[in-house]
Formats: sequence, structure tokens, C-alpha cells
Amino acid sequence: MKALTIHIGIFGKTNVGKSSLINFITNQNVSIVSNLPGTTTDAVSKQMELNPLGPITLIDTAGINDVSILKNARIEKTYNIFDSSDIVILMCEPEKISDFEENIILEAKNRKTPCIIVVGKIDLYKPSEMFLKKLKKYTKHILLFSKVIGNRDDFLNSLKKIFLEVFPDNYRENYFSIKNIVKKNATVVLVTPIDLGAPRGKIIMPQIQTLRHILDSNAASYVVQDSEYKTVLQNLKTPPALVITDSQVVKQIVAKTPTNIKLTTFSIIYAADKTDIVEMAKGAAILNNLNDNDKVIISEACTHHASRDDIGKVKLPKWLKKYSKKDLKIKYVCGQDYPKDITNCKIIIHCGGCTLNRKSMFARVSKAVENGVAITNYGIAISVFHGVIEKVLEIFPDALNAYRRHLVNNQIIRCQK
Ligand SMILES: Nc1nc2c(ncn2[C@@H]2O[C@H](COP(=O)(O)OP(=O)(O)OP(=O)(O)O)[C@@H](O)[C@H]2O)c(=O)[nH]1
Ligand code: SF4
Ligand SMILES: [Mg+2]
Repeated sequence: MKALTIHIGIFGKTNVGKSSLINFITNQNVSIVSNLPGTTTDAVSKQMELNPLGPITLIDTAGINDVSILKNARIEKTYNIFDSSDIVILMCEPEKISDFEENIILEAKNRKTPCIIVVGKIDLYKPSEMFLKKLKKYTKHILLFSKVIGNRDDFLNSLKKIFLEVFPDNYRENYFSIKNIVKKNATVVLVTPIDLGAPRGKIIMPQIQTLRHILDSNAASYVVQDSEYKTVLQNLKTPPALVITDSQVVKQIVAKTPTNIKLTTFSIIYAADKTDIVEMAKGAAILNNLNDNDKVIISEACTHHASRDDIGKVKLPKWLKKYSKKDLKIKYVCGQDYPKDITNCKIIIHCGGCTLNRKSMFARVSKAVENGVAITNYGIAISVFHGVIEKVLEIFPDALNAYRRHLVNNQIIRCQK
């Protein structure tokens, strides 16, 4: 799945050879190449396997110095790709580096994204030593490229070497791992109700990924619907190390679970794996302190046709109003429409973002934090609404403490007013 691949964005002025580069790397005609500046108008992405790194997604962008009428829209779209890129490839031609390229390097730096500079068209012009020395001030990762005289294997090997430097084997070490909680041979019960919202014949992505992580921990999973949960629990000889439930039935599942058994939700596990769980927990504290006319954004990362009991459009607004007892201004956004101006917003409640990669989710969280706006996710918010947040965050003490601390802060602020 695209969201789980390493994203590599290719940026640069029009006509420098970005599309030629993606075609060269993939050995396919993924993007149209022409000598007309502004040929690539919408970003084109292509997945490929680059072993031992695994699957990667290459994204060819529109040249950011596009002079057409649609310039601004294209530039905005291209800038959005910065947010999802795990690596930025800046393409330029020999001897041509200006404020424009420096700005791309700066955008990457601001996002702590590693940058590779690819100097193209070297069959036409040979880059001078002075020029290469200048580039080294920006990054140590510099590659020379020509689609005419270049050897694909050599180029891919050099590229791979850089990718492996940036993403060493242990690069996921700092990410949350279910292994921290579930040890070898332990049992985990997963509660996945098959309700109206469940896709026909499928298990949703956060549940599949959780299953995979449990397998990686050499532990065993029981996957049950909420209706069978109690029986399964009673039949187990030893209590499970952990119960992970769909957020929508969390209240019922907590009620059916002995207090000594650890319990959380798929959304919370997903938030820990994919984004900043502490920030999300902190953000959720605001749900206890909403006032009339506060603006709340419910944000979903993909578009879908809402069902009668759609979580984002129907259930969440209902729970939110009931819990806060306030007259809130709730705005629903989806897909790429993460609102630019969020300054007047009190809290963003975001979906799990299973179609977004980790970098994009972090970018969304950072944008909220930079603007002083609280952010949380569906699962955490639902657990607040159902009064089980302390239980489901128990296995993430830092997140639980952040929630409690922020709750106290909110209450102090409220008292001082
Ligand atoms: N000689 C030579 N020509 C190249 C090389 N790479 C690209 N070109 C040519 O440069 C022109 C622009 O190439 P593209 O790959 O379309 O450039 P782009 O950066 O994607 O351009 P936009 O989509 O307009 O932003 C085309 O005519 C290519 O054939 C190269 O390594 N050597
Ligand atoms: S991206 Fe968000 S809204 Fe879309 S399926 Fe995943 S969690 Fe649900
Ligand atoms: Mg192009």
C-alpha cells in the first residue's frame, strides 16, 4: 500500500529533466517528457521495489517556476508534496543554482527531510568543480545524471546507497512497536465489529497492520466480533496480554473486560505507530473545555460516500455535541483539503489517516501545533466521549500523563477566566 512506502519527491525548475529522471529510474514511460517548460502539470507517482530498501513511491512534480495561468494552483499542489516526502530530490542543471533551488533546500530543511541534489543533463554541460563545491554546502548527497549517457544500474546503485544511508535498517527503531507491550507467545484479542461501516469482505488497514505487528512479536491473535468477545475471553486459559478494540464499541468492551487486563483501540495503536500519540492525547484534553461557537474541524484524509452512520459525518458530530453540551461550529473536510487557515479553530479531530504516509500525518500534526491548535484523532476523541480515555491510554503512560496535565491546565485556565 502506497501509504507504507518511502516517498521520494522530485522537485526543481521546469524543463530540468525531472520526468526524464523518474522514467530513467523506473525504466518506464511514467511521465511525459518534452522540451516545453511546464509539461508536467499534476504530480505523477509511481511505486517500485528497490531492494533491500523495499517499496518506494517516486513523485514527479510540476516545475515550481511554472509561468502558466494555473501557476499558483500547481505550485500549491507541488508544495503539498513536500509534506509527504521522506526524501527530497532537487534537480538542477549544471552551473544553475539560484534562490529558487536554495528555497527548495530550505523547504526540505524546515521539514527535516533529507535532500539529494541531482545535477542533470551532464552530457550537454559538464558541472565545474566550483559548482559542485557550492552544492556540497547544501548537502553531502550529490549525484550527476544524464538520461543520454547514464548507466541505469550504476545510477540506481548510487541512489540506493544514499537511501540506505538515510534509512538504515534500524530507522524504524524510534517508532512505536507493539513488541514493547506484547511479548513472545502472549495472546492478544482483537475486537472488530462487522457493522454497516465495515467494508464488504474486507478487514480495514489499521487492523491488518496490527495483526502483522503482533505476528512480528511472535504473539498470537484472536480476532472476534464484539458479540463473541465475552465468550472468547472466558474460554482463554490465561488472560490476554492486551485487548485491542474498534473505537466504536470501546465503551461496551471496556465494560466487559476485567480491570487488570490491558485494553486499547486500533486508532490509538495506529496513532502511536503513525504519528505523535502524546500530542494527540494532549489535544484531546481540549474536548473537555469547549465553549459555544468554538470551531471544530473534523478532517478525513480520503473521500468516501458517507453511509447512514458514517463516523466522521454523523456519529462524531453527534457525540461531540452531546459531550460538550455546547453550540459548536463543526466543519468537515476531506481528502487533500486540509484547511490552510486553521488559526481560528479550537481543535482538529483527524481520522486515522490510513491512506497517508507517516510524514504527511506528522506534517498535519505539526501544522496544528505551530498554529496553537489542538489536534487529536477519532479513536482518542471517541474514548473521551465514552469516558474510557484513562483506560485506553494506560499502555502509553507519556500520552496519558500529557492528557492529564493538559486537562489540569485547561481547568486552571478556565478557573482564572
Ligand atoms: N541531453 C539531455 N536532455 C535531457 C536530459 N534530461 C532531460 N532532457 C531533455 O530536457 C527536456 C525536459 O525534460 P523533462 O524530463 O520533460 O523535464 P521536466 O523537468 O520534467 O520538465 P517540466 O515537466 O516541464 O517541469 C526534454 O526535452 C528532455 O528530453 C539529459 O540528461 N540530457
Ligand atoms: S484515510 Fe481516514 S477516512 Fe480514509 S479510510 Fe483511512 S482512516 Fe478512514
Ligand atoms: Mg515533467
